Amino acid sequence: MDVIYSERHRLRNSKTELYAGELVPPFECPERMDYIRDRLLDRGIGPLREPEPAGLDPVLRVHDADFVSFLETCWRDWKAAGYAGEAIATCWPSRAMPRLVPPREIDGRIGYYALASETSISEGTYEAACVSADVAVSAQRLISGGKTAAFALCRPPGHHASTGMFGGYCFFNNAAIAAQGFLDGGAERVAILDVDFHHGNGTQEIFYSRNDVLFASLHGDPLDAFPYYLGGADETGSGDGEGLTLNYPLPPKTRFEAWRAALADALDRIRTYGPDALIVSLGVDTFKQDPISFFLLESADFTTYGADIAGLGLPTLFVMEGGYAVEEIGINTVNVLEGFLGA
Ligand code: OKP
Ligand code: ZN
Repeated sequence: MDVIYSERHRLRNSKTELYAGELVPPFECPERMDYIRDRLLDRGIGPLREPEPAGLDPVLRVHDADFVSFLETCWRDWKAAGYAGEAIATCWPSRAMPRLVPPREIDGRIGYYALASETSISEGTYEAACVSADVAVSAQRLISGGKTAAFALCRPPGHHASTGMFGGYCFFNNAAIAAQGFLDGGAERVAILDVDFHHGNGTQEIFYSRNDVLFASLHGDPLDAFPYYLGGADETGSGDGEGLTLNYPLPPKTRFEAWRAALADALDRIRTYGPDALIVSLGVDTFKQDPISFFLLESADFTTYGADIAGLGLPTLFVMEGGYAVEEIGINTVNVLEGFLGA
């Protein structure tokens, strides 16, 4: 299976995550990619190819122009304000002050565009986000050109990024950009299956009222887990998109058997939808040892569900999302791909 990967993900190198009231080294760290790349090489999955630069056009098919320019200038503006630390949002247009006007000043602007405060912006963040989108677009174009499967080894991840907001370690929604790329390349319908532990709130928002993309997500119940404010089973899409958003919120300590039953339901619904291509938002933070998640999947389960996904028989683009038990994310990610390939 072709893998698209760039070392330039290392440009995303922030030193701080606001976690449990402290600034800690980010869970979403560059070493994650080293474990995955090494495991791919060990298992002979490849070739690994560099992305082609695609420019901002594919990004702007999904994201608002003002949001993209905010990300481009954020770090410069933060430094110009004379701040010593990395750029972190501390205030928002909240329920009590819902004035939706982007302020002029950088603290106001970052809060306007942030959906959470754990994610710091620093030197190189924007550039890495652009490369990550390029990785997704290059992999999508391989499949649009006739390959049956590809792996976009994206970093930073994307599924929390909405049309106009970043957060949850995500800046550009790589899976959504790839889905739009399939449609622009002639596909009529695309399905996105999000198996990351966290709900893909950004992807859901982007396609919520559209009928050309089905979005299905298995995740920790948002009453118990980030992103908290989206991802309920009663969110089913609106307008033309009614019935095309499918959420499977699952409780703490969910084991593979229950998770797999939800997957089987999602796969049935995808089959009925009849998409031209499938995108898998592949997060492996469902693993039992993941430090920030609460499902109990074992490494062998990843192989099993990779094979389940292959049962759809669709051209399939895997897009990397989360997974933080760093020693094991290589094994678990590659297990999904090997299960899919029937290895
Ligand atoms: C990104 B991805 C809650 C901490 C939440 C943010 C998690 C972002 C996950 N106690 N931290 O979906 O893997
Ligand atoms: Zn996640």
